[in-house]
Amino acid sequence: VAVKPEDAIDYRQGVFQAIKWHFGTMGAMVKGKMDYDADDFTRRAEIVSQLSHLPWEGFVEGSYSGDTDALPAIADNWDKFEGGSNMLMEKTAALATAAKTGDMDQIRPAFGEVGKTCKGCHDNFKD
Ligand code: ASC
Repeated sequence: VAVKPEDAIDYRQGVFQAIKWHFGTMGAMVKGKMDYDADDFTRRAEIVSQLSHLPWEGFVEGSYSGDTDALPAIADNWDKFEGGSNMLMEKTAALATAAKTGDMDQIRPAFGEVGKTCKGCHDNFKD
């Protein structure tokens, strides 16, 4: 592998933390715990959509042990994992599109689809 496994773990965890940061604030707006600000929501949705492309190259050989919650099942079921990664890219792009409408009736289900996609992979591939 071209990178050290521990660096790959740090890299992908950093990206996922940034995704969580923005997705969490968006969730607060969707759930009415924070005032909905359409421009800010859209900005965050676009950031998450772009970040969704980044973690995958951090899942390298040797990076499923040590300081990580990623399970070896990822390497053993790579096609399924890749399907989940593609799903996240698609659903976050759809959320960014929905965000631009400023219509919470479109945003709420698109937000829910992203959350389901996060959970789907975590259930299968995260300790
Ligand atoms: C979050 C977060 C996740 C997802 C998931 C949705 O805010 O950190 O991992 O949503 O819990 O089911």
